[in-house]
Amino acid sequence: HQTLVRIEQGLERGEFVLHYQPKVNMRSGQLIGAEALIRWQHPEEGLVGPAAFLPVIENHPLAIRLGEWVIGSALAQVAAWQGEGLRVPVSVNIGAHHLQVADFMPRLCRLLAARPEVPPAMLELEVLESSALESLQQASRVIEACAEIGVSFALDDFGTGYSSLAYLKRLPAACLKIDQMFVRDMLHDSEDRAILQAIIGLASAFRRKVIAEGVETIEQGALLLELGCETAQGFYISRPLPAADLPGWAAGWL
Ligand code: G
Ligand code: G
Ligand code: MN
Ligand code: NA
Repeated sequence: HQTLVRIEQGLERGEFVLHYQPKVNMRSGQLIGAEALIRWQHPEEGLVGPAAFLPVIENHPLAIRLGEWVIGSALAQVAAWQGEGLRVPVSVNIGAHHLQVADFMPRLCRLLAARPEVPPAMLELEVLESSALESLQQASRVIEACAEIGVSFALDDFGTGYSSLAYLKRLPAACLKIDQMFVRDMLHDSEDRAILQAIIGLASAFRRKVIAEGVETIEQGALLLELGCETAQGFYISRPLPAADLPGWAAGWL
């Protein structure tokens, strides 16, 4: 595990990078977005995944600084791709602590204003269903305020939190992101299939979009389509890629 001081130093030295995992519509094949996933290009240890450093800074102000770096970098990347003629909305994971910062909205607006060429609708924020529920009122206010400026929300790892339907009703997130746990064994486990069907039905009833993550095989993708979930993310489509590889991947995918 890394130390807080070393992580802060890494941020100042520009050692963090974002990889991007494509999200596609499985019916049309269209690239509909990319999830930004942070990695640390550590000078001694190589590419370090988020599990080694995000838990260290959880509930520390550094988590918010890093979170804002991620949003700013993702917006810069959208601008760069736009310059290459590729239009890709990005999704950024937001920690529970970050979402609860009192001046979250003005700070987000400042990051967006720094990239006037990127419409706010090109940004989606993914928040863990469970963390959004920790401060329901605050989260729903932020989600609403974001919707007003065009920034949308997805409830990440959906189905693994508390999933109270009353809570879902009060959290106006535009998208439910089905946790990969239900996708993994969906071909063999009828209970997982039932859960998938229930979430897809719930999304439809609540007029939310739905995306499945962790799609690793064509059979899983085909069955998800049959169940009514058209959009997906997962190793079958693509692993998370360095930003520079996304345009080439997009050109070869269809
Ligand atoms: O590919 P992967 O190992 O990156 O992601 C592991 C976990 O780390 C996932 O649950 C993902 O949501 C989380 N994660 C990845 N990037 C970020 C980030 O920029 N911010 C936050 N808060 N979580 C992230
Ligand atoms: O933010 P979230 O918790 O959704 O993070 C996505 C995590 O899932 C990342 O660690 C990413 O690398 C990983 N991931 C993405 N696609 C797949 C997949 O098809 N299979 C598995 N096992 N993991 C995946
Ligand atoms: Mn996510
Ligand atoms: Na997830």
